[in-house]
Amino acid sequence: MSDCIFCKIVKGEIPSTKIFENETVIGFKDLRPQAKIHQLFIHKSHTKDINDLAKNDPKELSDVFNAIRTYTMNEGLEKGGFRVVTNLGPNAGQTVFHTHFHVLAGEPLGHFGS
Ligand code: DGP
Repeated sequence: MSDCIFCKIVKGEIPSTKIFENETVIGFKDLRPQAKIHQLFIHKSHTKDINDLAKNDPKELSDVFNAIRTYTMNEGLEKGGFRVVTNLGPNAGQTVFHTHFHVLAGEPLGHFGS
């Protein structure tokens, strides 16, 4: 999509600090980090959120999660642990409408859930 900021990152039209790339997925540093390590993982194909992605082609989900697995294993993040988050819509605070997964790590993140 021509006006999508993450599509522009995929095409190299705006700068990013890439920490992972393969044929289908890129990972890059979040501009406004919420943890010591805060990366974003996206499929290179544009979808607007996880439901759109799952409807479009569920394989994209495994592409992204395999990328996250490779990255976190290569960086040794499994030992300390990490969190994966995706936001959909206003209640979750989604601000960029290209499906993305936040990977947070590098420090205690506080317990999430009951
Ligand atoms: P969300 O709230 O889940 O839609 O998260 C969007 C994230 O994207 C937010 O943490 C900030 C980040 N972000 C927004 N614009 C840019 C950008 O141009 N470059 C990078 N690296 N991150 C961005």
